[in-house]
Amino acid sequence: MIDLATLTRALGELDEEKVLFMLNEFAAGNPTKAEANKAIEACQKGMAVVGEQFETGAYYVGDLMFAGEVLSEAIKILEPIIGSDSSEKVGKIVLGTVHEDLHDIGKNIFKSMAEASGFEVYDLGIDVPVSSFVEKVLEVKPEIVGLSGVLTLAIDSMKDTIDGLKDAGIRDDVKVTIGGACASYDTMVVTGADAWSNNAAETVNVCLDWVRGA
Ligand code: B12
Repeated sequence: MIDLATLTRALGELDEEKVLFMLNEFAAGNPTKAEANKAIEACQKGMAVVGEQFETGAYYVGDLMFAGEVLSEAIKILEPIIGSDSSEKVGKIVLGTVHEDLHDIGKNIFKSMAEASGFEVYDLGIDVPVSSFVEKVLEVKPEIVGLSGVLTLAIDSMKDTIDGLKDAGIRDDVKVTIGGACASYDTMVVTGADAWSNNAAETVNVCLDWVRGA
């Protein structure tokens, strides 16, 4: 198993070479999905360190961008382990990063994991207006809507989006889960969502329970 603390530190220090070397070695050892999930959690912690360094002024926006690129490369290595598409379809999810938020790496991880569990995912991308969510829900009639966001202002955007579903008369036709660094129990209550998540793997199981009627 990969040394998770070292992986977190390497990402926090933006040591691209070390992060990719460690993950390539890890992937070559045929890890399980659960082990790959642990590696993703370690990367997520590394990104939190990057965020803290940005807040203290030690890192700049360029460093955030570089961290995003390194993490995207890292996830590419892990994707075949966490997400080979399942042929049996279990349900539909309309997913997107809410308006004014451009962060998408966590959303993309959730998408891969949900697809691997058999969901058809309609990914609307980033900075998604309320109207696009409403139109897609009316069009594909999913069981679940996933709203991603990491900025504090994304909480308002999530609330707008759920209010938009209410105004269109379709809020009760779907379960809504919010996810990303801004998601918490309180955020779930404020936005009117049904669930919240800082961990994509756990929430895929919640989604499976929803479509199975558990
Ligand atoms: C990389 C990064 C960027 C990259 C994003 C690249 C990309 N393609 O996404 C770039 C450079 C573009 C960027 C820009 C900015 N960023 Co930024 N960024 C980050 C950073 C370092 C990492 C985010 C990340 O990828 N985390 C790793 C992923 C894996 O974690 P995650 O998103 O939480 O996802 C996991 C779960 O939450 C869950 N999940 C995620 N989405 C969903 C959805 C559903 C439905 C479900 C079920 C689950 C789920 O699954 C994932 C795996 O488990 C964070 C720091 C942090 N602590 O997060 C700052 C951070 C989010 N950024 C911040 C800021 C301030 C900015 C900028 C304003 C900077 C600027 N001055 O320009 C801009 C804003 C642009 C915008 N309008 O969105 C702040 C936000 C502060 C706040 N509270 O609002 C943070 C917290 C840094 C900080 N500590 O100051 N950023």
